[in-house]
Amino acid sequence: MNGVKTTCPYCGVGCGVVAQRDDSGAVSVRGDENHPANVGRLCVKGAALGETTCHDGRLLYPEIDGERASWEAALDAAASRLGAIIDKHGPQAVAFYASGQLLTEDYYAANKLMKGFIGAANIDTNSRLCMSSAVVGYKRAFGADAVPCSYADLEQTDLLVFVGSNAAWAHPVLYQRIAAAKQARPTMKIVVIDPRRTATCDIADLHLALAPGSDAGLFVGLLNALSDSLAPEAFDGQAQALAAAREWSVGRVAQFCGLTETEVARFYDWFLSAPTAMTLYTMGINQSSSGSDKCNAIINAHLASGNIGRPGCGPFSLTGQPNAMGGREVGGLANQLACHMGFDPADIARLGRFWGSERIAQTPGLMAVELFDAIGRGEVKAVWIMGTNPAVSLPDSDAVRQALARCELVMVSDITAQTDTANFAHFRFPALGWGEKNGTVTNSERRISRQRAFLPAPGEARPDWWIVAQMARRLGFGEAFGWQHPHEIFCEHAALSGFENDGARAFDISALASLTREAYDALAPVQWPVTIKQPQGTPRLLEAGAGWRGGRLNMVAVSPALPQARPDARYPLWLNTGRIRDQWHTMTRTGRVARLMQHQPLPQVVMHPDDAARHAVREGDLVEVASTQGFMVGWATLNDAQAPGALFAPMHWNAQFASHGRVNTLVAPVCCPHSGQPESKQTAVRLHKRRTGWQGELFCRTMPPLAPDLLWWRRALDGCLHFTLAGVASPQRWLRELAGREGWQMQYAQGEGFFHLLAWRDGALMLAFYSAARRPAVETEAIATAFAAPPANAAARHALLAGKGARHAPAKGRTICSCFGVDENAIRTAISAGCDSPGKLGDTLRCGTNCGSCIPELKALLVQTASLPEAANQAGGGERMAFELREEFIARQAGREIGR
Ligand SMILES: Nc1nc2c(c(=O)[nH]1)N[C@H]1C(S)=C(S)[C@@H](COP(=O)(O)OP(=O)(O)OC[C@H]3O[C@@H](n4cnc5c(=O)[nH]c(N)nc54)[C@H](O)[C@@H]3O)O[C@H]1N2
Ligand SMILES: Nc1nc2c(c(=O)[nH]1)N[C@H]1C(S)=C(S)[C@@H](COP(=O)(O)OP(=O)(O)OC[C@H]3O[C@@H](n4cnc5c(=O)[nH]c(N)nc54)[C@H](O)[C@@H]3O)O[C@H]1N2
Ligand code: SF4
Ligand SMILES: [Mo]
Repeated sequence: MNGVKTTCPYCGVGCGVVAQRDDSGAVSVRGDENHPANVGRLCVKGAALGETTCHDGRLLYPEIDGERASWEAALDAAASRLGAIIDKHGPQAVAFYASGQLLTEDYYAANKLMKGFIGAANIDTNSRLCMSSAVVGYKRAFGADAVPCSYADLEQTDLLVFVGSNAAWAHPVLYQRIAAAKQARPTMKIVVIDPRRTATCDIADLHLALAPGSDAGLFVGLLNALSDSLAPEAFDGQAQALAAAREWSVGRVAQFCGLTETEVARFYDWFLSAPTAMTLYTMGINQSSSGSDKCNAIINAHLASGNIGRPGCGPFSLTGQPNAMGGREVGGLANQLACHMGFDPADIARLGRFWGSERIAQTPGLMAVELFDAIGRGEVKAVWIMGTNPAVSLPDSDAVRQALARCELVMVSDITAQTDTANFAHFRFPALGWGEKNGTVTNSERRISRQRAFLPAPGEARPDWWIVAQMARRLGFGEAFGWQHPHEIFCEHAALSGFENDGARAFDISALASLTREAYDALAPVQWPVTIKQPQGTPRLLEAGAGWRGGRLNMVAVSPALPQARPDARYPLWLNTGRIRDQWHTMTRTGRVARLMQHQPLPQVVMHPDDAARHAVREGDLVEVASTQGFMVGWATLNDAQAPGALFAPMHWNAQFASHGRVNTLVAPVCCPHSGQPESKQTAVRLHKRRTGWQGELFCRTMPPLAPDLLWWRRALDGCLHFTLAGVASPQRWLRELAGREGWQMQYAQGEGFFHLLAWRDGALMLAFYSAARRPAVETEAIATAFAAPPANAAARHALLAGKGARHAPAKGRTICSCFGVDENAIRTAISAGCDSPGKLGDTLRCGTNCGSCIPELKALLVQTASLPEAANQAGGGERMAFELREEFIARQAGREIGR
């Protein structure tokens, strides 16, 4: 097979990718048919990976205080400042903040340096915001952070429950796999538990739209319902867990969760009668002030029903990031040591023996939210941030920014030059990105896969592990960090996993400790443990019914708690935050790809139509959402999939992509006491419409200085920069001054409520601007094309001034299928012409035939379009007509050029 086999760097599904670079440097990717996680499939983010490998926006050289420096100079200066802080204030005064997007080898190196040699445990990771409740859940139940299931179980289960998971968008390939399994075996039942009706509900037999944060009530009630069939003392903690569950009747659960008794009873009946059941849970469970207890409430139900350690069974926490699991293996969390060791004296001594260090951290370090608090108070004086963007992703992110601004020494290893976090850095280290770096990642089902390099290192970027090792040498620990290749780090990590293990620690890949470099390069995906007894890996854990560190499996007594925030008269609504289909986190990669920006190009604030009416908000209005912490601005989207009283906003937008788009300015830093994971899903907020004088679209070659009172959103477009803008004061003066300063020729049209302007230099289009009272509809791609190929004649220039291409393309609607760029209007037209199923739409337009993530939306359009009267089927028709009238007016005005 041509191409290099590697692994997708986005979600925890961990799909195998075959990547290839042609002579022109263009990168193409396809799914690896031999990778067990995806057997050839990719979702739209994976399929667009080739478009993210260009060097635009990359951090290519080390920097000291924003100035380019050599590696020697940057590392010497950073190490000397870090060393001085350690000498003066002790190791507890410094910290690392790492990421589930590092490779295992990078992560291992960072953890070894901090916990093994600097001698404090202040290394935490963005997995604290993501998986830490799940880790606590597994450790309390099994004695180890061990995910018992495999993806193969998904095809064998009778009942599959998604809780707090929008897998259709967040784990798309896995979701497609489940959808295919259900189609092949329709008796398989699917339940979705989520306050919103998400795309994942498309394949659900039952959707429980429970009250925000009330899941523990549902699962404690389930344990109560299961208690009769349970043998006494089958598990440690059973009596206490059952006692805590005893009062949770179906009636009480229904009230607590805001569900009907029928709904609750149906779910319990299905769970009790299913021969096999799996529960897939993610952020709707973990990101909670009682997240660990919610995880144990789920696991308790699996223990009680025997749905564990058998094919088609198990409590399955899906990991978010490509290497969240790898981080858990190497000890990336501040409250664990490497290879599933803890802080008991025996583990500390064992690690000291293996690493040859007497400086092993003796006590757990600071967890993410505490860590940034300590930075804010000046107790932690130096932080090294690797592969994560905490100024965006941590709760109360304004306080995080203040802490970083005050911090004596901030070092950032990243692939991106401009991020909200990198803007606070004294030192920036350019890391290798996907396609360039080399190592391993572990997915949700414990499967270790290789990421392989197929691109040369850009600029002076270096692997993350190399940067850490160089720092370690300069701090005086060189001998322990003498690796020349990630293969050596992997083997050391594998050896440590088996060191004095004897089955006491679940994570054991000692059979891989002696891999040759060739064998490492050829390593096929394998599920841990990989031991002498199980050299081919281990698909399923807990088959013998015993756990680790003591052996018995545990139930944990759970008293259901609601979120810490409670809506009140001043902040009457819930705000729920999370992911959209085509963006990844803080958008550093996906936000640059035009194709991925089309599905939801602007941050939407989704609300039930009743809430919108109550707040006098219409579809497409600009709205401000505020909590006691801060505010954000987004675009109102009305949807009855949202429960009344609750808003949803995406987590992705940040200061590089919008003036006021950060949801985490609103989220309070309230955490689960066991896991330290923040409650990112429930905030009490208020909503109001944001009044603007105008809204507009700006197309330009370089980012112009924006007036400070403007609201702006950056969008990705091939051919030019694109911003959506909104403001109160007229934009005319600002734009005319800008063009005047640059010496551009201007051509403009204005009239009742609208203003359009084109700016030219020597016949080349420099800027195009269109504003109206509400966001004007313009032909984005035609305008972008004009930057490379200016309009040929006056008529085409006039059309451009009107926001159109020379030839009228049919009006484009919202992109639904990003894989093939199929928009809503084309789909509606095809439906009107007789396509009455996703399959027929796929045959006609190709939409939905690649990754399949848009199939739920295709189905929704089929239902909507079928129920609309004929005239209204022409989506966007009204808007288009209004514009035609305006265009006439423009034609008269156009051509009035004002001089330099
Ligand atoms: N497209 C895309 N995919 C991704 C990512 C991405 O950035 N973009 N990130 C990856 C990462 S790191 C992660 S962690 C995963 C996250 O994957 P998911 O957890 O599936 O994604 P989220 O959108 O954060 O939240 C999931 C759901 O939790 C629901 N929820 C909110 N509150 C509650 C509640 O009280 N109870 C219940 N039952 N549900 C609730 C939300 O409505 C939402 O639909 O996605 C991974 N995949
Ligand atoms: N309100 C709210 N907040 C949330 C969440 C939510 O649902 N709601 N979800 C939380 C969750 S689950 C997560 S996982 C976090 C994610 O939040 P973050 O980790 O902050 O988000 P990313 O954008 O993934 O940041 C990764 C950074 O690493 C850089 N990078 C990429 N590859 C490499 C590499 O190979 N090496 C190095 N050194 N850098 C690299 C990228 O350019 C980027 O700057 O957000 C959390 N925050
Ligand atoms: S589902 Fe998509 S984002 Fe996740 S690993 Fe597979 S291709 Fe990548
Ligand atoms: Mo995550």
